[in-house]
Amino acid sequence: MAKLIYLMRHLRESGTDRKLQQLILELSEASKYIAHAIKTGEMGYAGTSNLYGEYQLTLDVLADKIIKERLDHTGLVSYMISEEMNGVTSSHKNSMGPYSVCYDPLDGSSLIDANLSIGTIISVMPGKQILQPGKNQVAALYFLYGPRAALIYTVGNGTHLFVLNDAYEYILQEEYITLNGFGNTYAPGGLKQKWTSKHAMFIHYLEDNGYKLRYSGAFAADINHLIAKKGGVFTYPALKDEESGKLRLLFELFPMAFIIEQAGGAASNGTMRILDIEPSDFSQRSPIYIGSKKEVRIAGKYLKKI
Ligand code: AFP
Repeated sequence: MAKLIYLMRHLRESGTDRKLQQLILELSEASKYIAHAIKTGEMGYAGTSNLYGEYQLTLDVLADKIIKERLDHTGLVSYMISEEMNGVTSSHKNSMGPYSVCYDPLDGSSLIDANLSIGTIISVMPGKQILQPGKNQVAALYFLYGPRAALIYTVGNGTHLFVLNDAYEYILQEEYITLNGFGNTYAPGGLKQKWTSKHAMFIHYLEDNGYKLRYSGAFAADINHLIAKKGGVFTYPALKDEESGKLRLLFELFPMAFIIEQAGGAASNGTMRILDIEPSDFSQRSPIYIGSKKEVRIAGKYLKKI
C-alpha cells in the first residue's frame, strides 16, 4: 500500500518557510470546522450584509469568523480582509506579522441550498500591505467542500492537491499538477445578453470546436474542475453594463491565477496577465479568462479583434 503523505510533511519536505507552513496548517484546521458546519449547520440568512451590500448567510458569517480567529491566533498576520468584512482588520495578536491575507470565506455560498460544491479561497501576501499585484503572493490556496473536502495549495513551487480523509487529515492526492496545453470544456459566466460581441465570438469559437459546457456557479468548484480534468477554460467576462465583470481581484482572481499558473496554465483579463494587475481598491473586480494556455491565448486574440 502506498504511504500516506500528510499536509504537514508535504509542506516541510517541499522546503516551505516555517512560518508559512504554520499559517497554511492553521487554515487547514479552520477548513475542517467550515466543512463540518456546511454539513450540519444553519442554512438561513444572518440578517447582515457585506462590503458589497449582499445579504449574508449564517454560514458566510460563521466561515468568516472561523478563519479570522485562526489567522489572528497564529500571530503571523498583520492585516487581513475578507469579502465578508467591511474593511481591513489588523491582527490583535501581532500587527507586525510577516503576512497579509485576503480571503473569500465561502465562495459560491448562494449554492448552499442547492447542495452543490462551494469553497474557501485564500491569498497570502508578504508584509503589511494588502494592495499588491498578485505576482507578489507567497501562497495561494483553496478548500473545496464537495462530496469530499479538498485542499489545493501553492507556495510558488507547483500546485498540490490533498483530500480530507475520514480521520479529518488532509492526505496528498496529487503533487505538481500539470494542466494540458489545451482542454475540451468551457465555463462561461455572466448573462449572455450582456456579453460583448468580441466575447460572444470567443464563446462561439469554443462551441464550434466541440467544447463541452461545465459551469457550476461557484468559482472554486469550476477551477477545481479544470484542475481535475487537466484543462479547459473558465471565464467571467466584461459585461456591457459592468466592464469589470463580477469576480474580485484580491479574494478570487489573484489566488486562483497563482494556482493555475503554477499548474502550467494561464490567467488573463483578456489583454493582460491577471497577476500583473496593480490593485488600487480592495473591492476591485476584473474580467477573467483562466485555464489551459491555448484557450486563454485564443480569448486574447478575439478580444483584440476590431
Ligand atoms: P456567491 O458567493 O454569491 O454565490 O457568488 C459566487 C461567485 O462570486 C463565483 O463563485 C461564481 O463564479 C460567480 O459568482 C457566479 O456568478 P453568476 O451567478 O453570475 O453565474
